[in-house]
Amino acid sequence: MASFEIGAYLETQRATVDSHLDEFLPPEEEYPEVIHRAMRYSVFAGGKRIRPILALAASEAVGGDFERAVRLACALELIHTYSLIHDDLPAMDDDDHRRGRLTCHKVFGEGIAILAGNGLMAHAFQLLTEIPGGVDFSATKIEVLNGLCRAIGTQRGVIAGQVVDLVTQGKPFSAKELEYIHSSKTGALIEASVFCSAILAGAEDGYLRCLRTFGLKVGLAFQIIDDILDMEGSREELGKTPGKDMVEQKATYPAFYGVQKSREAADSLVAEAIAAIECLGDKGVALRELARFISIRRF
Ligand code: GRG
Repeated sequence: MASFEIGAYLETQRATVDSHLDEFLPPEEEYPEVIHRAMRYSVFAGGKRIRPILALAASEAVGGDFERAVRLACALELIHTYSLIHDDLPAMDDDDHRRGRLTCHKVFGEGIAILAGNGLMAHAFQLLTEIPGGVDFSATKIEVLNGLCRAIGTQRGVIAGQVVDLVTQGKPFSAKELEYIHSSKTGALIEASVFCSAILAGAEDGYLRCLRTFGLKVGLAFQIIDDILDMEGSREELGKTPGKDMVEQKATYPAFYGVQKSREAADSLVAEAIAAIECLGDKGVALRELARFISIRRF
């Protein structure tokens, strides 16, 4: 089998995602200009594009259609960027920097930042409903929409995780709460990136199951590594202020288990994720390498 260069792969896929985001987002000149400027400011501030890249890799692994997959991929990035804008607001994490530049509310004010997040969410769902396909494809689209709504909602979705993250701040927390926060606020959207993409691609039940397990484990590992990087990374590497979790007494893996055990937990999850997609054989190469990248990443 030909060797797989994860660095080059990430670069190519990122460029593909970015050019489609540019195509799908309203132009800055469209009235009311300020909201479109704010939405584009945060989307094009940088970012690894890991969720859309996972979605594209999952689709390719099960023979999905690129034109459909790329719309889902971009919708995922818009929802993710929306969550970052709101997470950075004074009422939440109160951050001045994100993706190496000033946060949305620092540049545009809180009101526009809130609306920019809402606008990205609305645009993401608009994009999903416009995925090409005839009437016969509508049921599949509804299934994808349902998967995504569940992933960001209040029942083990992103909002649920963020709520528990917020209310546990500065208080003692249990291992169960910690796992709940991480697998919901971060894991759920990563799991949905893989799982919803496989649904959209029309993957068989067996593949859906193994890809869902893969997404779940990689999603949890991603947040554990995020916690470790918050302790060990620099502002240059991360593009945001490091060390805030400890100052704000957040429920994190290193705070509960220590760095060494947290790293071991992330490595085990990644190994389990890779084992879960054995069924894909050579077609799973990109997903396997993405999982490995997630555990060794420095940003
Ligand atoms: C319903 C989507 C939604 C949001 C409302 C504000 C909020 C509720 C949730 C915040 C969730 C959040 C910010 C979780 C942290 C996820 C995380 C690890 C972010 C960093 O992701 P990276 O490293 O960032 O992929 P880049 O910048 O590379 O995209």
